[in-house]
Amino acid sequence: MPANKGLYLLKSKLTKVIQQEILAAARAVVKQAPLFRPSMPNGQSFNYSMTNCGDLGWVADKSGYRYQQVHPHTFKAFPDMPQAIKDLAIEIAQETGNNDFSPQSCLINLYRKGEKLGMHQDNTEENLSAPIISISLGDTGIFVLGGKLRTDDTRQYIVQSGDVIVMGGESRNYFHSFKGIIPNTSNLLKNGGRLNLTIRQVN
Ligand SMILES: O=C(O)CCC(=O)C(=O)O
Ligand SMILES: [Mn+2]
Repeated sequence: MPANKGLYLLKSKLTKVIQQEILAAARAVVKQAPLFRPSMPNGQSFNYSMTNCGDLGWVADKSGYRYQQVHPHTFKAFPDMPQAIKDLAIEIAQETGNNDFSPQSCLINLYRKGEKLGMHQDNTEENLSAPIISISLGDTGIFVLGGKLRTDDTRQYIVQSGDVIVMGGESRNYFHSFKGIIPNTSNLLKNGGRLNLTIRQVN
C-alpha cells in the first residue's frame, strides 16, 4: 500500500442498485436531520448544504469546526448511520487494506449547480490515520486532489455516480476540493445535483 500512499480511486465501484440503496438511506437521514448550510468561523456561509448521520456529525459556525452529537438547528441527535452505509464503508475499507476501520460519522454533502467546496484538509478528526471513504452519487463532478501542503501540485479527477475515493495512508491528510458538478449528467437524483458521502472514523 505505501506505493500508492493509500489512495484509491475506485471507478464505478457501486452498481446502480447499490447506488439506489445508499441514496434511499441518505434520503431517510435527510428527513430526520435536514440539510443545512454551515458557516465558516468568520461568518461566511458555505457554498453547499450538508447534514450528517452517525454517532457524531461535523458542523461549522462562528465557534469553529467540530464534531458534535446534535444537529445544529434541530438540536436533535444525528440519526444513526444506516446499516447499508456502515457495511459498505467497512467493506471498502477492508478491500483497501484498512482492516480496523470503525465508521463513526457520515457527512452528506449536496451540491447543486454552481456549488463547490474549497481547498482544505480533513483535520477536525482526532484520528488522522483512519481512512476517509468518499462516495459520489448523482451528477458528475470535478474533484481536485493536492498533496500534504496547500502549495503542492493538484490533479483533477472526474467523479461519477458510483465512484468511490479512499484517502488512506499518507493521502489521508492531502488537501482536496470539489470544483462543482456538471449538471444533468445523471438521473439518479430526482432534482439533479450530487450527493457526496464521506464516512469517517473520528477518534
Ligand atoms: O464532495 C467531495 O467530493 C468532497 C467532500 C469533502 O472533501 C468533505 O466533505 O470534506
Ligand atoms: Mn474533505
